[in-house]
Amino acid sequence: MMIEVLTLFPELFPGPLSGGVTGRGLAAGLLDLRLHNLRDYTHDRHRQVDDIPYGGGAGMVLKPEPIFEAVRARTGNGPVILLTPQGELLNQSLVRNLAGYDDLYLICGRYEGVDERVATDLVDRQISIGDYVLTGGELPAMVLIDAVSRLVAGVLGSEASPKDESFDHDLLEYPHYTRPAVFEGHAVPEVLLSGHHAEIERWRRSQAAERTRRRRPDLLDRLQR
Ligand code: 4FV
Repeated sequence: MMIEVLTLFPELFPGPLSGGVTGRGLAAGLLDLRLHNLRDYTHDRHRQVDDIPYGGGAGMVLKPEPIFEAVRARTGNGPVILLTPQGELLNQSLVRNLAGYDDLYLICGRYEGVDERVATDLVDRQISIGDYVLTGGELPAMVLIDAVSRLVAGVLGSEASPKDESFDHDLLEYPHYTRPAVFEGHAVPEVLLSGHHAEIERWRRSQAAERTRRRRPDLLDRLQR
């Protein structure tokens, strides 16, 4: 998968993505991360990318021209995505959808945000990673890249499969245990030591459902819809 990122801080990338599974994916070329510096799409002496907000108010807004020019010069033809708190909330089913494309183009905002015409006239999707305000869209872009990368063929390698995991059926994941069988007096549930795979499967499903009911009943509502 090729992922193009438009940002004022290309030096922040690959950052945390350089480690572990995503790091191996990048090194193996399974993930092709292409960084574009927004300032490279300005033509004035001050390389201006932001300006004061019409209607007044604090802070600055990213200008539309450099962003439109950058996206129009892009390599790929997959969805153009603006990371913004005004977007649809990123969840595993949206991650699965995005992992189906050969390439993605991610726009990282800064300051108060980007000119609204980017959202209305340029991008295919607006995505939020959560209902809180960050200083920039770079961390949300890395979160999206990390989540999507796990579903790119070959990235997870043999040690893990993206099948049967959290949110796979919009349920929280069942509890995981490993050796020792007893730690500080806390024993691993007997069923997991039984070798009875059908039993274990039943226990895991019931744990996932119970845990979801207690911690995230909203996920169950979504299932009913
Ligand atoms: C954000 C989020 C986010 C808003 C203003 C960057 C900041 C600043 N992006 N999910 N939550 N963006 O807080 O995606 O420009």
